[in-house]
Amino acid sequence: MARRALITGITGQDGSYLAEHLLAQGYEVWGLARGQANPRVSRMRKLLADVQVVRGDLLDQGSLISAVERVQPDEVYNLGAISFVPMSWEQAELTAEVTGMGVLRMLEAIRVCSGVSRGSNTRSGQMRFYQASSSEMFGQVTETPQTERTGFHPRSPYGVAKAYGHFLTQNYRESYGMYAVSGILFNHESPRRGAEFVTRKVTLGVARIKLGLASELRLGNLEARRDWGFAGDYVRAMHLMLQAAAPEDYVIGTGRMKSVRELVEAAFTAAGLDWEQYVIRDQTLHRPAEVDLLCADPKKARVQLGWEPTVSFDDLVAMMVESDLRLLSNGGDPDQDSSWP
Ligand code: NAP
Ligand code: G4F
Repeated sequence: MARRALITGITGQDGSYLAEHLLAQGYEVWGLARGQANPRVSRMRKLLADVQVVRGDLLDQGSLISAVERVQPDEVYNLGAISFVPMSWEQAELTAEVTGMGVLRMLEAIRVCSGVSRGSNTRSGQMRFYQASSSEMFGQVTETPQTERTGFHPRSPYGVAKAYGHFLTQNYRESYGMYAVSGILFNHESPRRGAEFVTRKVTLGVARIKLGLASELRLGNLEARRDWGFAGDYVRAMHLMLQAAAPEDYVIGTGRMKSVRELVEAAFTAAGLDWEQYVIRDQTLHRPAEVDLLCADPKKARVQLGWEPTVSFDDLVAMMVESDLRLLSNGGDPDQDSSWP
């Protein structure tokens, strides 16, 4: 029988790539989708016709129990979150509820539906759980590169909520013997990345300028450094983590850092443009507290899971610029979420 996966966050960037990957591996894939007329569900369905949808919301414990009862998954991937860091200052409580407490509700749904209780210490036949932890938990880093043992100093309500979900996942593993793991993923991008994140904002900005649809691009802190990889590579790591004999947490990244300035240079150069003529520094886009740098040490994932990233920074940027040029040239509207490559 085909293995069955339940993915929360199915309408997001990672949900789409993970669903594609699991379908290609022969899985029956279910996606948890919220809202009564969520336009992102139809966008997802256009791309992923074979994904089955179950309704539910990370804010609603009963809906998660019903979803798990109905799907009876072998593997649960909890990707649903308020994931845009600046929004977490504007709606800190909602972020705590969805990104933090949502993890508790999902773990409880699995625990209740699989009849796990204190003292039942067997992992056989259990649903396996993946939590989408984040390098934002490292925040003001205490060492570079960051490993599975590096301490956390989150710098945003989002990072704090992710740290709660991370420790809770570890705690359910230790308290109930559940097969529950966290992937501490560094920034990963793609042509399906939300337009609010800096990579996509830049590649869309470049495409608009190149096509004469805009004359400038306003950005915040150009000095921040990130470890950027390709989302398609990172979902493979999620799946590999749940296939390991023992449940453990892993850092996933490329091990290479670039600044936002280098990202901007690469994207404008890919379109044959000089960035300094178009980019405007906008203080209002700076954050109340910044994460200055993030850089992964993915050695554990390489050695234990055999995981390696396959797309370089330059190829990723070029892929995104080309995709956005194609999208806008064909009259596509990224703000309407109309099309996904
Ligand atoms: P994304 O594109 O922003 O997708 C977020 C998903 O969460 C969407 O499908 C959204 O559904 C769903 N969601 C929001 N509120 C929900 C709720 N109340 N109940 C159920 N679902 C809800 O994020 P992503 O880039 O794919 O990232 C996936 C996960 O990895 C997130 O947890 C993110 O925090 C984490 N992460 C991402 C990165 C990265 O660089 N991409 C790095 C580390 C960790 P709607 O369409 O209904 O809004
Ligand atoms: O693209 P960003 O918004 O991503 P950020 O904050 O690093 O968070 C992403 O990665 C995390 C993993 O580390 C995920 F957990 C999280 O869900 C999300 O996917 O910003 C990257 C950097 C920041 O330093 C920001 O200050 O770019 C800088 N930046 C400069 N100008 C900007 C802008 N970011 C955005 N979004 N927009 C700007 O105009």
